[in-house]
Amino acid sequence: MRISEKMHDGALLIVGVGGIGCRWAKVAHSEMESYADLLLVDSDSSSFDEYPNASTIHIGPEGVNQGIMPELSSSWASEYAHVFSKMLDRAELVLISTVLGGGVGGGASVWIAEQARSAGALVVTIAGLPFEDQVSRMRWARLSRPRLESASHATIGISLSSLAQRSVKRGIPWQDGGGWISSLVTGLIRTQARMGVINLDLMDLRTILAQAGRSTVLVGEGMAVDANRIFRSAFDAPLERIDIANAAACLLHIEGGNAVSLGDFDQIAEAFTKGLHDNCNVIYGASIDKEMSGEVRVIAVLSGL
Ligand SMILES: Nc1nc2c(ncn2[C@@H]2O[C@H](COP(=O)(O)OP(=O)(O)O)[C@@H](O)[C@H]2O)c(=O)[nH]1
Ligand SMILES: [Mg+2]
Repeated sequence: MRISEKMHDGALLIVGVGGIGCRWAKVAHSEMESYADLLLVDSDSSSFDEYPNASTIHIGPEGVNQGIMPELSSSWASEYAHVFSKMLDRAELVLISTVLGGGVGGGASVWIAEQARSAGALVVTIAGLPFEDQVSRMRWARLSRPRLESASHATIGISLSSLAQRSVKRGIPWQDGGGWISSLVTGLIRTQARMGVINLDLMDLRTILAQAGRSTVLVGEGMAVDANRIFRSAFDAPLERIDIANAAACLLHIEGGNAVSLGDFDQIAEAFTKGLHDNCNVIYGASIDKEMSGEVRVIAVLSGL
């Protein structure tokens, strides 16, 4: 167990890029306003509406929206480099949410990830991928994807088709993230927000993400008494197909209510440890959320895929 300092102001930053990316970021931030800062970036100023608690950077010509070369929207962002650097320079963890597909997000998100990383931040990007029947948008997305992956420490690919399907069941529109995006973002922020019983810190996250290969993040939920079910629910995510059975490293952040004991936390960590490869290095931390009782949420950062 580690005792660590509370993070300084501006250390945790959520960045929404493009129309849907901004919506996802606003919904996630609204659930934990006091823990992280929010930056919204788009060419469409309506993305900044109804959310006064955000910093905003309007890039490019108003309203130009489709079939934008990634290089172009990336250069739009770079024109505001001095404004971005004010926020990125003090950030330690930057979570970017965007949707790829020939819009503003596809290029600007890559530039922002590069800037944040070279300023020393740990960069995790949530990248929505176009609907399966959107052939030309998919082509744009395939162009941006590898650039985003090499600019970020971890990139979580979310299939819009599968997000939309699952969102219907949850009753939250996919445009608002269907509940998954905010769980991912708030889960990642909470790993760093020093609310822990057993703290994880940025060094742990860095250690996990320093593994070679791809990384992703899963969220599991359930009752503390049913550890195996929580483990299985983590795999029920709207991610693109990715084989996580051979992950080299896993960071778990387990959050439970007042009714969850230290023994329960151990059992849940154990369920993940057993379910993953024998050689997978599992690190875990835990915290109590007073709003919950016997329920548990788990965020799993997997790397070396
Ligand atoms: N079917 C459908 N797809 C959408 C809609 N809005 C956005 N998308 C998808 O999301 C991608 C990104 O949209 P958006 O975030 O508005 O792009 P940006 O603002 O230019 O970055 C598009 O390429 C589409 O694949 C919508 O209303 N309907
Ligand atoms: Mg747009």
